[in-house]
Amino acid sequence: MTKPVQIIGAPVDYGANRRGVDMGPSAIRYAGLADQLAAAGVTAIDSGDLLVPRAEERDPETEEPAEGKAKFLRETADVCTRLADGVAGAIADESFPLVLGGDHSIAMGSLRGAARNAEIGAIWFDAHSDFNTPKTSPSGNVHGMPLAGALGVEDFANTEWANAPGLSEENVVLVGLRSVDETETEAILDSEVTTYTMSDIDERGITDVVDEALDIATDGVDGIHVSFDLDWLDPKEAPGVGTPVRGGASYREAHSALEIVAERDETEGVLRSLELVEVNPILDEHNETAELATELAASALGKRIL
Ligand code: HAR
Ligand code: MN
Ligand code: MN
Ligand code: MN
Repeated sequence: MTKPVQIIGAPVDYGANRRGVDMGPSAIRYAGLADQLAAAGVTAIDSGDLLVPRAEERDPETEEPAEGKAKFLRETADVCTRLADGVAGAIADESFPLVLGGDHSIAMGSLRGAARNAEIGAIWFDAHSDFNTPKTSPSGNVHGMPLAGALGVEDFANTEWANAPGLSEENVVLVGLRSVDETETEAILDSEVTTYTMSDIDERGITDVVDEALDIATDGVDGIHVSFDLDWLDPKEAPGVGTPVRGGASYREAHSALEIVAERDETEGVLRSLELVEVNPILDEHNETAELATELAASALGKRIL
């Protein structure tokens, strides 16, 4: 990464099923993010955390949208609006935004910011498809909805703060799926997004899958956003997440995936923004998931062994 990296913390747990993911940005910094970024050879500026009122001070009920169920949607809208400004501002300053979550609901802010005055693609590394809407969600947890929100799927169609108008479905790729709700399946199949399940990775190998994902995400756009949910990894590697699912990516597969992203960025300058989400230090073992997040950030930004 040749641009200076601007770190933006989004200490949010409004969208999650388990408390504590709001401490993710602190845990990731404490685990040595600055050193890892230095090892990747990038200049980093830490712009601190967005101000996020504690969930206890808020009422989870919401009036918007009228139908369906989505906890803390107003609070999520407020944070995402400010995060979008932060991300768009960093890009306008010719910096590279590195967003630290927080639960995955913040991706609506990151994507909206990255898509300001630009056509973008996205690669979504996640066990889950995050394609629910307030109407379809079985849980009401907004971290199961951000991709649908950004793409304006169904009841998110006119939810301006959530939408990323410069992001087209044809340039969205989900990698490593293994937990898709019945309520999400139809919307995903009806959409133009591309999906690779863990079985695809088993069959074809991570290199082939990520190479193809990059071809699709970067086709005809100004750049891509990489949204990395730590629960993409197997829970043995990343225990500090709120919704672990067995059978995830291995330690090396995760690094390899992001090294391939970094290589493509070196040759084609495709990377526009990156976020690391769902690190929950309360559920973690000795901060190892946060540490993993710092290492993965370094791989994505060009750290090499030799
Ligand atoms: N699909 C489930 C729901 O909508 C679970 C969401 C999983 N949480 C995440 N997203 N970490 O990737 O409630
Ligand atoms: Mn997710
Ligand atoms: Mn997930
Ligand atoms: Mn397009």
